[in-house]
Amino acid sequence: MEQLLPSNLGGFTAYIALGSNMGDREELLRQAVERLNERGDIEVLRISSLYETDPVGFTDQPAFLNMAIAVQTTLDPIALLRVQLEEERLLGRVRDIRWGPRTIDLDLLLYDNVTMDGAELTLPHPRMMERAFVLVPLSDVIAGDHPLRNSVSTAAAAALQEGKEGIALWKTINWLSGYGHSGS
Ligand code: X6L
Ligand code: MG
Ligand code: MG
Repeated sequence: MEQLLPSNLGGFTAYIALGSNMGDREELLRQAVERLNERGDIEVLRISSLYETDPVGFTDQPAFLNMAIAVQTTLDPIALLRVQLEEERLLGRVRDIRWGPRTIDLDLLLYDNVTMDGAELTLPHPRMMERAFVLVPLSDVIAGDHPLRNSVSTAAAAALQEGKEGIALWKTINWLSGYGHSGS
């Protein structure tokens, strides 16, 4: 059996925001990241810290844990989105109340330099710059040379400094060591 080395995957860099506010939130997030990384067509490159965040949109629900990852993938954007939706389903997501509690939410934020506006997917994510619970973890993992790096980190710092966004560092994690990422 041949191990596909991370450096052999090729493909494109994408950024995914994750959230959970039902069940064992940290375990669900960890499982989602691990399951994506186990696929031959997705490699998790970087993992943000975990943040506990006050719910927005529909506020009468438990606090979220939010995070973000950078991945490298050979999937096209729609195929990656469909993988995310299937993983949400496999991890127990039931879509009932709009903006309501969920075991796991995987949102595709950015895919290489792609801009698109379709029925299934809009890139970049149309509301990412307004959501501190997306910007703060994304600023942990966005590439140093990404064209949006400065606007993301500036908006994230502003949101944290304002203090009224309800975002608290929960923990920093090192999930990649332990399931096969060589690290160097
Ligand atoms: C006015 C109207 C202001 C709607 C905000 C914001 C709606 C965000 C939905 C909004 C509005 C959303 C998470 C969450 C949701 C999450 C935290 C959504 C979809 N997801 N709150 N609320 N983290 N903290 O992942 O993002 S529902
Ligand atoms: Mg979401
Ligand atoms: Mg979603």
